[in-house]
Amino acid sequence: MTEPDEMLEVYQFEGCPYCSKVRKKLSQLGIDFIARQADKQERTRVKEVSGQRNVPVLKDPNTDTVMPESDDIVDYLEEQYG
Ligand SMILES: N[C@@H](CCC(=O)N[C@@H](CS)C(=O)NCC(=O)O)C(=O)O
Repeated sequence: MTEPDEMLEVYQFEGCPYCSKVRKKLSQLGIDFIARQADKQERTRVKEVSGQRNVPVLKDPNTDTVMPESDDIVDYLEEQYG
């Protein structure tokens, strides 16, 4: 398994089922990450980072990747770090 050098960031909020899927995958892979709180009031920075307002969004500085869509994020994490 490849270990990320720099910390991954996930824009998310607690009650979001799609975000939960991503957090679960990160836990399964044993990857530390920064949880950026992105409830309805905090979508400005989600838009700044990813160009859209849906969460979750993954930011991986190790590969210069910014990615929305939970299924795509889960697949990416598995391919990159699984
Ligand atoms: N297909 C997307 C759906 C993501 C989604 O609908 N997220 C909700 C939060 S649970 C969202 O950001 N909705 C727009 C909003 O709250 O403004 C995924 O799987 O990531």
